[in-house]
Amino acid sequence: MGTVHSQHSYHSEWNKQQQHQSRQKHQVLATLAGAGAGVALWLKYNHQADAATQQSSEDEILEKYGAHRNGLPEYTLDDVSKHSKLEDRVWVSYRHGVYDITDFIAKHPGGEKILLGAGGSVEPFWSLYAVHKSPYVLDLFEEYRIGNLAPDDVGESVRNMDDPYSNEPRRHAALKPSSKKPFNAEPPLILLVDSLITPNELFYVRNHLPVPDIDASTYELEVCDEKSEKEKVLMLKDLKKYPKHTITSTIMCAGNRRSEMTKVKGVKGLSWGQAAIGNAKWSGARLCDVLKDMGIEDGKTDALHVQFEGLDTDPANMPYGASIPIEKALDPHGDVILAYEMNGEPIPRDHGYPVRVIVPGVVGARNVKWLGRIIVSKNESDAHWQQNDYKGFAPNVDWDTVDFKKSPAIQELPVISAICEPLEGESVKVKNGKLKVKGYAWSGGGRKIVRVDVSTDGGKNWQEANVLESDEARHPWAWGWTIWTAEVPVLRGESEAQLCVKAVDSQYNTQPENFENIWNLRGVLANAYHRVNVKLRK
Ligand SMILES: Nc1nc2c(c(=O)[nH]1)N[C@H]1C(S)=C(S)[C@@H](COP(=O)(O)O)O[C@H]1N2
Ligand SMILES: [Mo]
Repeated sequence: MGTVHSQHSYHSEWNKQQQHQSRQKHQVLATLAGAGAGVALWLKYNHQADAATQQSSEDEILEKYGAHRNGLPEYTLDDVSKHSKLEDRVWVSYRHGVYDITDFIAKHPGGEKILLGAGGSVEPFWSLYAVHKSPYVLDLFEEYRIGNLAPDDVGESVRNMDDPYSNEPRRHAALKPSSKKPFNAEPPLILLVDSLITPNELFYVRNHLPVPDIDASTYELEVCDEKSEKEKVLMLKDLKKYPKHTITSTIMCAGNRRSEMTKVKGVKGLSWGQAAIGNAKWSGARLCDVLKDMGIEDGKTDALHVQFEGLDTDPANMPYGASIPIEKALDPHGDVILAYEMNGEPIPRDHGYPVRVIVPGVVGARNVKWLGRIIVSKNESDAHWQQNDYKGFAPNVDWDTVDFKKSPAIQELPVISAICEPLEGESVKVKNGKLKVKGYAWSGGGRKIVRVDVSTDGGKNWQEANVLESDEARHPWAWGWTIWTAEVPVLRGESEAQLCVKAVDSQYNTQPENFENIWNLRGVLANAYHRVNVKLRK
């Protein structure tokens, strides 16, 4: 049944993720445990592993910690954010608690990962490293408690009336914005592939407009068929009456890796690194079920497109909009979902609360957030983002000669991959003549990653990645990404190496060698080999 997961497979996938995380014990220990205490913790954890990793008991455990404690000073999130460096002492928040973890970090080497959460909430880190969700770790953590978080700041936002961006959600400190208004940010690359499922708070954010503030209890979704003029209004509770489908789908911005393409020749657009991509479980009603109820089915309509409008609007009151071909929308295996949950929780505001359309295998721009209206039509959306943006062009086309009507809107994305560890310029240790390299690979259109090739000499010689990890979905419904790990040999005596990666999908498509030949003025579809230069240490 493609990727429409039953409860059963959902759990087996969750288990798989636990196994994945337990393979990371080294990293986890280095991240959160004090030197001496760490070993003891790890042993205890191993004994208790089964009990501590059950989902239900986990929630109970978490409820006990981070509660309000009488007699402690109160701090705001702004106070917490002033403590993000060792020299200022490092503070983090967890639920109602504020913690000074400076001494905790000082006690162990390799604490740099938790520093990425410094000045913000540690919650998403605990979903990355599920082992932290054990009473032993949390007891230890509670010892570093210094205060209570101001009640207004427990998951809340700051208001200022004049600014259209005054009611934005609070974002995690680890998301470093490339633009604040509208808010656009990606997580640090080294956290991206630590888990097959990207935690909600670390998922890249790409907003074109202010985030609308929608009351889910009065939320309405309009669905109309242009030809018959039939219209239907669905509230959230109506949407929830349809069978609930869960799929794992990667969403990627067309501009992911633009910062590499722009080095060949300047392009216009946000300078994304390699992390404008994330993988989540999305649950909701299937679009084809909702349309079927209105008599719109394969063979019963001559419409060609399904348009989506967001509830986010520009100063002229025009909403964000995009469209997809009707074939994708009506195909029960197309898995297009009117999603109200992201990784088992209500979709966070930045990602489309309360409802967003998930169009798996298709470029991020068509996965419209804060969905307000669906229009079944003979025409594509006439929104700017469908007509005059998110299109590819030949390398010779510049801003003087470009005709946006000439290229089709990007829908299914081509195969792409990136190296997330080690990072550019890093000095890495060579063990038995080998290096460990890790990253992601993904292809649009439900194509599965079947192989990942890694080179340590700039692409002269290649070796296959040893481990490919993905959910169980098969071609052509493999909407989720693949995390890969490779142990690759380096030449004896070399002091530096250029690593590169290319992935192969289930249609044997692979990536172009360089950016020169795929350069385009908007810097989209930047899927050339990812190259990372490193220094080698014995
Ligand atoms: N309503 C609305 N939907 C939107 C956007 C937007 O600005 N408004 N941005 C689009 C783009 S370009 C991308 S890449 C994805 C980003 O999704 P994310 O922020 O949940 O990662 O949302 C898409 N859907
Ligand atoms: Mo995007």
